[in-house]
Amino acid sequence: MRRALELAATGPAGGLNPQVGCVLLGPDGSLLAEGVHRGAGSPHAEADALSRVPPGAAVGATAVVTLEPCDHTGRTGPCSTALIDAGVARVVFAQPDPNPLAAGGAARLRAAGVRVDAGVLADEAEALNERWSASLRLGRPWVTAKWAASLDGRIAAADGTSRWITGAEARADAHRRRAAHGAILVGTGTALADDPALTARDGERLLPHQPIPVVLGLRDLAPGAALHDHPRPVLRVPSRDPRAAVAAVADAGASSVFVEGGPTVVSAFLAAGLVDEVLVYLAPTLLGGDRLATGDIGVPTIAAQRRLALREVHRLGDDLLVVARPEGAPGSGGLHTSPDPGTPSTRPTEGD
Ligand code: AOF
Ligand code: ZN
Repeated sequence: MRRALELAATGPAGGLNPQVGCVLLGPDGSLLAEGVHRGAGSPHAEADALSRVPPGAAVGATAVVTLEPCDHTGRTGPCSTALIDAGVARVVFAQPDPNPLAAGGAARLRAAGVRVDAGVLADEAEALNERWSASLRLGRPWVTAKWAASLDGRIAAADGTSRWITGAEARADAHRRRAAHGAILVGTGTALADDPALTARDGERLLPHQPIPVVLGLRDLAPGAALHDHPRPVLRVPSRDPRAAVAAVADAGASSVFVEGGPTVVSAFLAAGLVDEVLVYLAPTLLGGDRLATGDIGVPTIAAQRRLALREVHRLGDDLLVVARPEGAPGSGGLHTSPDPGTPSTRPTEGD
């Protein structure tokens, strides 16, 4: 299952489908094949693994898969019957399928006489697909809002200059988290002022999966904008309404969106109650002035403050990363801190 989880993580995150991996073992425990789901419309992980063995070779095999095999015909056929037809004797899976349209594979496999073991490393599989599962529940893409600020909550100096407030480690962490989302969004103000590339990079190298770049707002992009060089076409949402942006992100096939600014756009998402997680990179510096991370988020008085529950605190070089979620949101409880606040965190900070 650990190997199946590794395989799952190589598939694209933030799409309409979850990340799923599958390992097919012979009756003697030998490795027959591995499979990965590479996004909506492509074969499911089980079908991918089965396609890599000759006919008849999976008779008596065990399929180890990170998600309950589906039992529906969606963009592809049901994995439950594909496994039964291939003669697989045993299926071990981690997470039950939270999609009611696709669930039921375990029952069908058992009814066909296949031994089924559920729940192996389920927490890890659920964590891998947490945003996808949440998007099913929410009926809209998961929204992460991110900003980098000084300790006094400013995102730029008085003249608007902002490069760089946080250090290289914090920026690298933000890039990895970008890549774990299906889309990345800025407003036209930020697109015009900062000319961002909105790619997910490791240094100069593009990470394997690039979120769809989305620009919300009514103004035109500059013809020479760096965004035009993004490996995926830019999705323009000619509106000021975050709900329109979320709907466009869903239509584009993403189940999560990383909102990077600027403060007007972030504030509009917060005011609309459309933020599921906040990532704040805090640098030990002071900027003063009026370039605040957020503007009006609909808090006229202290009784209306937007309390968040801390999820994680990481030290990244000289900076801090605070991950928080609206209080009462599923999974918002429980604070995980870096083991030693005096040293940079060595824990993986991606994905959670
Ligand atoms: C599996 N194995 O690798 C994946 C599953 O439209 P489809 O055919 O791609 O089906 C999408 C649904 O199937 C998705 O919402 C989820 O419930 C399940 N995904 N199931 O057995 C896989 N990716
Ligand atoms: Zn399937």
